[in-house]
Amino acid sequence: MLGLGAAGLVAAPVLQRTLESGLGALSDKDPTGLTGLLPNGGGFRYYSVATSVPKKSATDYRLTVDGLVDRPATYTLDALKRMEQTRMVRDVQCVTGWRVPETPFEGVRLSALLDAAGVRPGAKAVRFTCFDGTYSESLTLDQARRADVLVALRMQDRPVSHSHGGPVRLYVAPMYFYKSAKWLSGITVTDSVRPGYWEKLGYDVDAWVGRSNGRDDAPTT
Ligand SMILES: Nc1nc2c(c(=O)[nH]1)N[C@H]1C(S)=C(S)[C@@H](COP(=O)(O)O)O[C@H]1N2
Ligand SMILES: [Mo]
Repeated sequence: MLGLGAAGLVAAPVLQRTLESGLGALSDKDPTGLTGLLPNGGGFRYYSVATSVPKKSATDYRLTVDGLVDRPATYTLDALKRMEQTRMVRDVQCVTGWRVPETPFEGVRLSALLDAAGVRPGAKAVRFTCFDGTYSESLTLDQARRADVLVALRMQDRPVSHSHGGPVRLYVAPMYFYKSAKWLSGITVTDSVRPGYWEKLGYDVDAWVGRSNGRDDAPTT
């Protein structure tokens, strides 16, 4: 108990410092989240802007699809597993510079979920919410319908772990990894793009790898 309490006290100032360091701060201090190298992470760093994230088991987990759609829906993990799965292997690129080569992601195309919901005329964007209670992301409807945007159930050929945003995270292959919202719980079709968590702090909403955020990384797709 004492140990956990002390860890909690340490976490808050770290988060604050990370946020204050902002866009300009570079080196190994990563402004886009609390970081630490994941054990067995294969080069991935752990990110969460929330100090703690509830765990969702295969049976607790739900994903809602709502907003400007004809058929709002709630999916269990099993229901997502029964849908057609797409596997892609691409590099992952974080806007702070680190890159992990050839990472497999597998899951349901976001476009399939949007088609199942029946997007209404006039819809322009998709907003994503997360069960960490804090993070959010968004895409234009055209971006969301790309074949390389997945609601991912697997990463590195295993179920998406809690640290990596499991049981279900978004995977936006052509964009910086902050678009790939972890702990995905909601998909809402809207009439305009609302900037997500990091975008309100200055990162680009259209986060194409190599063509945004003033960076020139090699594209990931
Ligand atoms: N819910 C949530 N999703 C998130 C983040 C976060 O803090 N919270 N960080 C983003 C950033 S900046 C990156 S680089 C990746 C990191 O994913 P990883 O922890 O699996 O390496 O998740 C993205 N998605
Ligand atoms: Mo990131």
